[in-house]
Amino acid sequence: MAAGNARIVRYVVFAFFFVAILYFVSHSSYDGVHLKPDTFGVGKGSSSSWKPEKPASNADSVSSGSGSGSSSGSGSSSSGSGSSKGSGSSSGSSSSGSSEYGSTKGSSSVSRPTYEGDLAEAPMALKPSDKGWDFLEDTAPGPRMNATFVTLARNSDVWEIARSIRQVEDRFNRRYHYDWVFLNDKPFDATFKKVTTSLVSGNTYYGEIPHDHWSFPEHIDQDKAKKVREDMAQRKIIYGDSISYRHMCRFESGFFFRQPLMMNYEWYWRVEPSIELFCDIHYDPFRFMAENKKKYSFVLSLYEYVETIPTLWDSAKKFIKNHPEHIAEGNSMGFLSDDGGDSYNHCHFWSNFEVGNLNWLRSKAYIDFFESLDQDGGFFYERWGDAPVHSIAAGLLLKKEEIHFFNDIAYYHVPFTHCPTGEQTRIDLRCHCNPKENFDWKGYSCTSRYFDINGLEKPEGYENQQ
Ligand SMILES: Nc1nc2c(ncn2[C@@H]2O[C@H](COP(=O)(O)OP(=O)(O)OP(=O)(O)O)[C@@H](O)[C@H]2O)c(=O)[nH]1
Ligand SMILES: [Mg+2]
Repeated sequence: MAAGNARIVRYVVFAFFFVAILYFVSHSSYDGVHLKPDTFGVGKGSSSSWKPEKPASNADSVSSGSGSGSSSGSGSSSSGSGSSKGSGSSSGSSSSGSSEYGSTKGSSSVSRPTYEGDLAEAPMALKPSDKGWDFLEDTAPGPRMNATFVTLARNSDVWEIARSIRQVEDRFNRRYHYDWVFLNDKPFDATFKKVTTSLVSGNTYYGEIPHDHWSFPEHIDQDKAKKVREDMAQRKIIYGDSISYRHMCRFESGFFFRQPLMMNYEWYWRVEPSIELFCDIHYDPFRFMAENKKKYSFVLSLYEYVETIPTLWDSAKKFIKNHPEHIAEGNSMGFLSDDGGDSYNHCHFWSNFEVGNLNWLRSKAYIDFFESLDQDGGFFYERWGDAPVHSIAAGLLLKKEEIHFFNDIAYYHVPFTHCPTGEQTRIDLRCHCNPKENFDWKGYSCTSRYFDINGLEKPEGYENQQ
């Protein structure tokens, strides 16, 4: 009996040790992995818990913030001066020199934000709910501008804009987490908000456009406008019979930048559905604009379809005559006109891509310009596009140095491609565009003209793309 008890005790003790060993082994394999700092790329510029600050307050229509973490870190700088200088992040601007881009890779001259706490103690993220799960790549160091992406869209555009957002995030914003404002003439539905918020790494905001900004102004003669649409339909002018397209063009020309949600920002980057970005963006274009005193930018330029703007230049000339005080010295008239301003050559910057300064659009000069055009009625009596409107404004109201061409932002909006000129640039930026499709130096592009009036040297290899 005593021997039997002793055996039972031995079994119990053995089982206890076995369980204890099992417990020890299983816990040491989970917690006991000591993460070396270099696992996180220290010295290559990793950070984990760093996120830029959000703009102070947003209007009621704020939907939600997505992405990781709450705001902290650097303040939103509205001008990029002072504190934003000298952090050494890649400059890569309009030049296509290969060495310049080469230096952006793994640059270590940058003062990087660090993980809050000891990297060796950072838990390994094993499931989506674990901290750090979505820190797959570095959050870029440096200041943030007071900037947002902005998209005008319908609910039915959700999957097309989803594609655009994915590309913008993959190529740029996943490291910067800028906000995204969505605007619509109707309320956004739950699917649109859910899908877009899930894709944007910054905060997302959804605004409904007031009726006044998306309707016929009182002075428009409805019968006359209707006849124009019928006539354009017969002549098969693209969107010539569309009312909503006209509201869209007028809204983008005169109102998007003064929506309550946009009033929180100084800089915008316009994104349309179904665009593509073909190259990595190694630096912050908003910051580039601020530090280099740019106000407007483009990647593609071309000649406008004349039938849609027969009297636009007459209206522009009327504005020049009535408001000489708004016309900038050293402007880009040479981009717009071949005869010193007498006639318009129809060159314009393609406005479906724009990085620009909202305060400029909200300035008296620009508002006077828009209101003068709006009074003339061409948004409805013709079919003025926001691209020539923005372009003529930029060409007349800004100094020519204030307009920037982003050679390194590779872009597609049907049917045109901007693929950076210069093979090394494309390799360094990991571009996936076909250089043969680059529109810049083709006959129907106005980009050569921009280079000429600014006395800029065209990128190496441009001759082979004409
Ligand atoms: N909310 C809303 N957005 C619109 C409407 N029409 C166009 N948009 C948006 O306005 C922008 C420009 O419209 P697009 O249809 O792309 O015009 P486009 O670029 O000249 O022509 P596409 O070649 O069709 O792209 C896009 O972001 C559209 O999603 C509309 O009726 N309502
Ligand atoms: Mg479009």
